[in-house]
Amino acid sequence: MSTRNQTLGEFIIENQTAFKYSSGELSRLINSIRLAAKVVNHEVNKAGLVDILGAAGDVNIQGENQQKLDVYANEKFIQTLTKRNIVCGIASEEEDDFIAINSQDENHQNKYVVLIDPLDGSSNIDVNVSVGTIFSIYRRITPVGTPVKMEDFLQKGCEQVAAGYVVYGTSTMLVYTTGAGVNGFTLNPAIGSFYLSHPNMKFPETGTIYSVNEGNYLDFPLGIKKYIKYCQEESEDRPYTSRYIGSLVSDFHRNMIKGGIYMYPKGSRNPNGKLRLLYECNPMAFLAEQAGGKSSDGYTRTLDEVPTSLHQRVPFVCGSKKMVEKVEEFMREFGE
Ligand code: P6P
Repeated sequence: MSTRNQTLGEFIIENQTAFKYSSGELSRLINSIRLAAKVVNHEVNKAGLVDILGAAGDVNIQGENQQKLDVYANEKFIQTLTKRNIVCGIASEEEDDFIAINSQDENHQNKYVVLIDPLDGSSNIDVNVSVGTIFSIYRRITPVGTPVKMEDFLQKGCEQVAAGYVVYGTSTMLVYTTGAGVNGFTLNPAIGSFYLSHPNMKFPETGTIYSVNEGNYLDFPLGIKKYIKYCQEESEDRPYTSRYIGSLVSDFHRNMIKGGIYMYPKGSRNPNGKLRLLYECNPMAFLAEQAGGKSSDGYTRTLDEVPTSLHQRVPFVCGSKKMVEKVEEFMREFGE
């Protein structure tokens, strides 16, 4: 149940009992992500200033060695999750291997693992385009009380217990699901609180926006090329428009509100696509399905993909249900 202008903290407490594993630990985990998001937001929002000052040398505005923002975001999320002793393991786009959190309680009683893309689209920072953090949460499958193992991270997306993103845009929003719908919270920077601004977010069943990097068109599978031409054909019942920000979280967020589809197909430069299954595609696919949308690689449901490695890439088609189904129709007919 949600009421407008509720704070994120109030919402988490009010909806905790609805979550089948409600032990308070997941609530504390979401709260720690909220805290890290505020810290990263503060840094992202002054990136230009820091860069200007940083250009005078390698010292940033606080007198620290200037760090790349994605390294900074990675460190803040890991620090926050570790310090609060909530998770037993973390995997990140910025880390080659997973991090086993040696719990202060030597019995390793924590039961959740988190996978994150700490700052997706970070190359956009330099040109003042919005970026995002993406997170995915699972219950561990190895015995509680033992150090976390790779199989705790290599779970299918349909096993996620929670997922979400932070979009550092014209306003900063945290959007997440625990499997009971999708809710969006907007940060009021004046007081540092997130407020429920987008309750029960839903993908429109269809839409007129398609998001893809058409610079790779010649490398796309024929089915994708056929779909793009289908969108571009002149027809009054298909007034499509192309919108591609180069930031997955921002394109996804706009498409969820307005209706649309995001595609990152495979191509010669990206034989398996560019996006990572575990901490980009799976969390966004969970959100999409919870919002009534759809997500696949053109054939197989994203959440059914069987992971084989932490940083594996998959082709990604995600958004309004009927638009994804249309792409899948073209892929079945024309394939690769
Ligand atoms: P390209 C950012 O690097 C990212 O992972 C997504 O956020 C974004 O949609 C995509 O890659 C952009 O990739 O190849 O189109 O520049």
